[in-house]
Amino acid sequence: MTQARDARKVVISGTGLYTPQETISNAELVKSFNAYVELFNAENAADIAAGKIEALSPSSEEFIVKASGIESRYVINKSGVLDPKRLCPSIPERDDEVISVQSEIAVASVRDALAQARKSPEEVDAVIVACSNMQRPYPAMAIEVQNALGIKGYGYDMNVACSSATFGLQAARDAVLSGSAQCVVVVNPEICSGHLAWQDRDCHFIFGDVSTAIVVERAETSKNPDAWEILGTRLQTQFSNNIRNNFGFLNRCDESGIGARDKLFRQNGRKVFKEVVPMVAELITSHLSDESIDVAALKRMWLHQANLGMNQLISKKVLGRDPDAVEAPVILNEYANTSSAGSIIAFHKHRQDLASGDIGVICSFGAGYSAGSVIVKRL
Ligand code: CO8
Repeated sequence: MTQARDARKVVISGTGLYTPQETISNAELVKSFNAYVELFNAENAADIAAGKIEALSPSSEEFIVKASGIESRYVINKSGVLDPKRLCPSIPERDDEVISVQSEIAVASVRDALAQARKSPEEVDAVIVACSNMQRPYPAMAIEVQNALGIKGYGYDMNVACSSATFGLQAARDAVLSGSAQCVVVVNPEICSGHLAWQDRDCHFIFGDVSTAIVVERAETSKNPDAWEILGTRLQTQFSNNIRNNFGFLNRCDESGIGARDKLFRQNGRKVFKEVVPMVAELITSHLSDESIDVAALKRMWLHQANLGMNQLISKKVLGRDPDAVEAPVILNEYANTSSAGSIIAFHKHRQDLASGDIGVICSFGAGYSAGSVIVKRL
C-alpha cells in the first residue's frame, strides 16, 4: 500500500542554475543610458525645439531601486548593452552546426540540476524548454538541448512568458504521473536582454539573463535525499494587453512595422502591478485551501521576481501579515527580473534550511496574464 502511494509521488529531485559572467550595476546602466539621452537630444535638438519630438529624460539609480528593488543584472553580453550608440547585446550568429547560445546556457543549467539529482542524462527521457523567448522556431530548442546531452525520448518547447517554469512543472508532473515519461527536465533559458528596449527609460532596468533547470521524477526513482514532493499544481490565465511583445514571423509581411517599438517587450507597469497582485494572492490562497493546507503551515514562498513591492504585497495578502525576510526570499536585487527563471532561482538558492515535512509554494506570474502555483513538501 505504502509502495503504491510512493509510486504516485512525484518529486523535484534537483535544480540547476547557470549565471552569466557579466553583470551590469544600476550605476553603469544609468550612466550609459543617460549618455544615450544626451546624444539623442543633441542630434534632435532642432526637432525638439520645433516641438516635433519630445526630448528624452534621464534615468536614475534612486528611481530604479525605489520602484523595483533591482540593483544589478547578469547579461550574456555587457559591452553592447552599455554602448550608448547601440544599447543592445552583441551576440554573434553561429553556424547551424554549432550549438545555439540559448541551448548552450540551457545545457549548463541542466548539467547542474542533474548533478544535484544524482542522475545521468541517460536516465532522463524528456526535455521541456519553457521560457519567454525562443531563439528560433525550429528545430525546437528542447531537441537541441536533448541532443547535446545525449538524452533519449522527446523534447518540446513551450512559452507562457514569466509563468513558463510553473506551467512546465505541471506538464512534467503530469507526464510522470501518467507514465508517459519517467524523468523530465524542465529548463528555462532566459535571454531577456535580447528582447528588452534598452532605450526605453520606463523599462530599461527591468531584465537580466540566466538559465534554470528542474528535474522531475517519481519519488521511488529519486536518488537525492533533498527531494521535494509536488503536492499539487494550479495554473491560471486571463487575457491582457498590459504586457505585450508583437515580435513574430508575420512582421516581415508589413514593412511599415519592422523595427517599431512594439516588436520588443513593453508594459503598463502600474496596471500590471494592480491587477496581478490580487490575482496571484487569490490563486495561492485557493490552491492551499483546495489541498487542505492551512496557510500557517506555509513555510516559504518562492515568488516570481519582478518587483519587490509586488512580492511583499502578495506575501502579505496570503499570510495575513507582513512576511519576514526568509519567508519570501528575494533574488531580484542581484538578478533583476529573469522572467520564468526568477521563482526557480529563489527555490534553488533558498530551500536548504527547511526541514523534512516543511511546505512551500513556487509561484510565477506575468504576461498573458498567466500565473502558476506549485505546492511542494520537503521529503
Ligand atoms: N528613471 C527615473 N524616472 C523614471 C524612470 C527611470 N528609469 N522610469 C520611469 N520614470 C518616471 C516616470 O516617467 C513617471 O514619471 P511621472 O510621475 O512624471 O509620470 C514616474 O517615474 C513613475 O513611473 P511609473 O508609474 O511607471 O513607476 P512605477 O512606480 O509604477 O514603477 C515598474 C515602474 C517598476 C515597472 C512597476 O510598475 C512594476 O514593476 N510593475 C510590475 C510589472 C511586472 O511585474 N511586470 C511583469 C513583466 S515581466 C513578464 O511578464 C515577462 C515578459 C517576458 C520577458 C521578456 C524579456 C524582455
